[in-house]
Amino acid sequence: MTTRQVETVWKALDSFRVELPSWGFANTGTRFGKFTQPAAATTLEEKFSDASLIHRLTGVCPTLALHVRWDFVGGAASAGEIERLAAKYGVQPGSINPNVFEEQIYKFGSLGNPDPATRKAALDHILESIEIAKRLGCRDLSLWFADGANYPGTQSIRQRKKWFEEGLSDAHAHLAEGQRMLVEYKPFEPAFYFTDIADWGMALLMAQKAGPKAKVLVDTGHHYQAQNIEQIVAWLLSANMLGGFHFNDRRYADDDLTLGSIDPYQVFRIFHEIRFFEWETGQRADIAYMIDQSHNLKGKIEAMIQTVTAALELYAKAAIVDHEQLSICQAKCALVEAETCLKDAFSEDVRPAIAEWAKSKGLPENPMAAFRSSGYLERITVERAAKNVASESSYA
Ligand code: RM4
Ligand code: MN
Ligand code: MN
Repeated sequence: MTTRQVETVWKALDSFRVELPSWGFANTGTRFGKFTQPAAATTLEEKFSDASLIHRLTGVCPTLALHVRWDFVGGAASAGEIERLAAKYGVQPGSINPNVFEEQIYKFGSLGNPDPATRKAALDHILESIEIAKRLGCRDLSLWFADGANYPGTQSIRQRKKWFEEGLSDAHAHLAEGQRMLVEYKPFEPAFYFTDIADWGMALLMAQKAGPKAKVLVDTGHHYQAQNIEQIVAWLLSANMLGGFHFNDRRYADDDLTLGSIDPYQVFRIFHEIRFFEWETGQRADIAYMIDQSHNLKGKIEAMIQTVTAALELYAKAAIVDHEQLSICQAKCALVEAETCLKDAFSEDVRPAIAEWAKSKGLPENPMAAFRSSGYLERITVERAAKNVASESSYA
């Protein structure tokens, strides 16, 4: 790598941050069962502790996304406890995720439910989540809905759309100055005929209708197989509607595998569109990078370190694309040269530059090796094993 490329990588990493999900540290399962890990986090404090370790190893994960139902056992009253943990572990609460999909009342949906009382219950929970976010000084409210239908003819698609528009507008009206509402889409699962917010176009329309503080959240696992995710990213960027990401990788559906494990070039292409946009406009895109994964077989902490490492590497590769050269090639329709320009950056081994950058920040050059020799896993395995045997039921 040239000195200039190394400098570019260092500069890019200095401002790169990725948020960890609290639920990624707890035992989670598949539709068919759950294999518990003795070292999985069983309490909110343990989730903070694990997140804090990852932040100390990588330097780029200062915030933890929280799921209201799983992490705020006392509702808004838990905010004080969160503040205490944030101060103790040096990790701040990040995006706040309401949960309107697990309780029995949500069998036929939340904001799209034909029953007005259920729609109200869902809205109340979202408003409570906004209050929590305000109290904790969290900027983003992350909204994902399991709503939809399993069989043709069983629900009015247009009516549900209207109910969603109403609910999201109501919620939007409660956001404080500077807060944002991120609308996530997903084409199927748990609903298998349609989901109410199935794709980026629907999320975009919903967000635009709700108001200026609403943006779209792209979960990399929430697309059909052949869909071009980086094109969606480029369109949302140009419309100033890209609010954030949920990073994960997949082979088939919403597999929630570690980032870049299946298709690192895909992640690189997404980062490239963002960096290219920033280069062209001279502005920094205001995007919340977040992880949303469910590690069933790999160790929770190791899987998270792998993902953060992959994000750093792929972001660094995207940063060294020669944008000037690329746009000259694009203008001339020099196809092979343009493609090579992209591939050259992707093929560069950025690991030594990242290791040097980490060293300069007083961080371990190899976070995985540092984790393995830290004794942390052995300690938490002893502390948590018995509690994990006892907690085999809930999702997180
Ligand atoms: C969904 C979606 C949401 C996440 C839940 C647990 O598939 O990705 O973001 O909160 O899973
Ligand atoms: Mn997600
Ligand atoms: Mn998902």
